[in-house]
Amino acid sequence: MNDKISVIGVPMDLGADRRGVDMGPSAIRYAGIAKKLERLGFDLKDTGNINVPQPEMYVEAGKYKYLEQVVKANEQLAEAVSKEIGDGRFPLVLGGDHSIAIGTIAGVAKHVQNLGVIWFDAHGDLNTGETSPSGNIHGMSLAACLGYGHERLVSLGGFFPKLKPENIVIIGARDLDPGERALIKEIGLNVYTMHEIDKLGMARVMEEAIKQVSRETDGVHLSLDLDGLDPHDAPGVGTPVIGGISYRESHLALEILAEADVLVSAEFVEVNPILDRENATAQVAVELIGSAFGEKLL
Ligand code: NNH
Ligand code: MN
Ligand code: MN
Ligand code: MN
Repeated sequence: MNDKISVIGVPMDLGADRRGVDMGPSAIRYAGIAKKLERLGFDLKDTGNINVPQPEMYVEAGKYKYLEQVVKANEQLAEAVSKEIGDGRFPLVLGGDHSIAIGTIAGVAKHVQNLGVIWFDAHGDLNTGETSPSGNIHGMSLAACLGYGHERLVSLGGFFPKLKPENIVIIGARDLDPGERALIKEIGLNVYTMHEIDKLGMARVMEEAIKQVSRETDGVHLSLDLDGLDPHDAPGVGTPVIGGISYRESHLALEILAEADVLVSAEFVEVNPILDRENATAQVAVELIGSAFGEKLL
């Protein structure tokens, strides 16, 4: 594992059309991410935040809300991520809503030919403007990386598609829209829903998932939406869905991932301090970051 980490904050809430998630990077910093990673021995650099405009500056509606602004911020993010990788550092991106995965993955995929992705989420984020129930781009980011959706999102960073379906797994899904289910079947995406997690256990799910995403790839990106966890353990998210991954299962998942030593980049998204209970969700994020970077109990 790269021992140099660069934190990049993205105070983005335009993709969720909901205030609060823009404060996620601050909350995760406040919860002690720097101390956690420095204790683990990493050379840590905080690059600050990407500039994201305020939603109150615009009147918005339609199939791709705040498209222009989401694209611009993601282009900056892609450049920041690419720069850190170019400098030999591991980009650790803090959201912000999940629309930022488009920029993160654009920046990483510029350097990593075949990128594997573990998408930890209650949702699929596989909508397009045509299938989205909300028009919120955070529900479209994985689709965009696969080449589906608005051209501006799909071709962000100047190339597409960024990902191949066979190099992706979704873990924790339990709220998929009809259009997302159809796309999953059409392209044969491997989704470990809560059903498979309950049936097989998280250890087996992670072993299979890691095998798949690292088989024919040159590195793996972790895109972790905190709403993948059960709202009991991570209440500070905009779209909580009951019946999720527990605190313990999520730790186990990331510990197994750390042991596999396949990550080249990671992002932790959708922490919403306004909806949180005493910063509990940001604290969970920091704990999970610890596990993903090799923290052990003994
Ligand atoms: N599927 C819904 C939509 O597209 C909700 C997406 N919300 C998320 N995704 N938090 O992770 O609007
Ligand atoms: Mn998501
Ligand atoms: Mn989600
Ligand atoms: Mn821990």
